[in-house]
Parts: sequence; C-alpha cells; structure tokens
Amino acid sequence: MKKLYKILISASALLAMLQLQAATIYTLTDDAEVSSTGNVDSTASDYLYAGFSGSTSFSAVFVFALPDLPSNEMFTSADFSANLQGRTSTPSYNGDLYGLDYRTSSSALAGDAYSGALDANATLVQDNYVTPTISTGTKSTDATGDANLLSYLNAQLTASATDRGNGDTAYVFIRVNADKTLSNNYTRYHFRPREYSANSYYWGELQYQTAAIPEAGTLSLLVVSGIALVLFRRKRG
Ligand SMILES: [Ca+2]
Ligand SMILES: [Ca+2]
Repeated sequence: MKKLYKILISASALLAMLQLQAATIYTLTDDAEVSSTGNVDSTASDYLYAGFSGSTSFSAVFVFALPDLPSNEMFTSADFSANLQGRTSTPSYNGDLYGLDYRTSSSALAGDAYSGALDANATLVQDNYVTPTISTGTKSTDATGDANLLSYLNAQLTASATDRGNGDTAYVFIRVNADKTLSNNYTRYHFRPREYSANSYYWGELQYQTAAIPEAGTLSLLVVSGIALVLFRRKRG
C-alpha cells in the first residue's frame, strides 16, 4: 500500500513537470464543401456534403488553426468531433476521416476533394468514421481515431515549425469523404458547417492536451533522483 502511494506521488510529480494543458478549438468559417468539379463552397448556407450528386463527389473539410506550441511542447491526446445533421437517402459507402497536410492559408482548395478507398496523399485518421446506419448528432473519433489524430497533429506541428517561427499560422484540414467512387448516385452525409449556428455545440471541434517535454538533462536528473530516493528509503526501512 505504501509502495503504491509512493508510485502515485512520483507519477503526479512527473505529470506536474510535464505541465499538461487542455484546450478545445473549433473549425473556422473557412470550413467548406469541396467538389470533384473544383467547386469550393465555404460560405455554406447549406450543409457540408460528403457523398455524391450524379458523378460529382463532395468532401466535407473542417479547418483548424494549429496552436503555436513552443518547440519543447507536443500534443499528448486528441479528439475530433463534427455534427452529422442527416443523410440524403441511404449511402452505400462509409465516410472516411483524413488529415491533410498543413498550409499557411486557411482556405480549403479544390484539390482537397477526394472519393475512393485509401488516399495515399493524406493521413487516415479513422476508417469508416460515419456509416450508412449511424445515428445523427455529434460524432467523435474512436480510440483508434484519437491515436491517429494525435500522431497526425504532432507531425503537422513538426512540419510547420519553420513557418510558425516566421510568424505564419499553420492550418490543419480534417476531411470526411466517401470511401467509394460512384456515378449516377444521389446519396450523401450532411455535416453542419461553422455558419450553421452561433452555438459551438454544432461546430467541428478538436479537443487536445499538450505537454512540455522536459529536456533530456532534466529527465535524467528526475530518474536519478527517483532511484536515489527509492534506495534511500529501502536502506532506511
Ligand atoms: Ca464555412
Ligand atoms: Ca472506409
């Protein structure tokens, strides 16, 4: 029991040193519906579609400003959610969730559109994020999605370090797209854009935690003092 207590004390001391910070950020009004015909609709008086109209495919793209973390700080947990309003008919495909490479402009681009199985030019966050029978409402990434999102965000953080150092903001793009390419199809998933409501409940959202990683020297000092403490206690006891 005493040992467990000691471990808990050490663990909380370590966590305190890591300076965990939690935050929630929301998609910008730049969130957009991007079509395979090159149309980028970020004004979205309507929903952001992921699916088809005839042989035109639509992708829903959510846009977030990456926090400008110092070089010794990284993401330690992450979760994405967006609000599924409904569907047009019943899609015969799923909506896959991807992270696109960061850019220093917040605008979604025509080239962000995608439909089909695995996109080799983007990071898969969650396969089958939405499925034909899923209930409507806020859809959060599952444990696998969270883990993929975490490594994606840290990779974007590293990749954008120089640009952020130059005073630019790095924007990340989270996309939902059909995992098939179809023609003569009129089914789609509908996501709510930022402009839908003044209530953030409906907005695409990123929840994350970050931590300052102790420098190697500090970390080894901590380990050494931990070992010393254990030896000292053992000797005394
Ligand atoms: Ca928008
Ligand atoms: Ca899929």
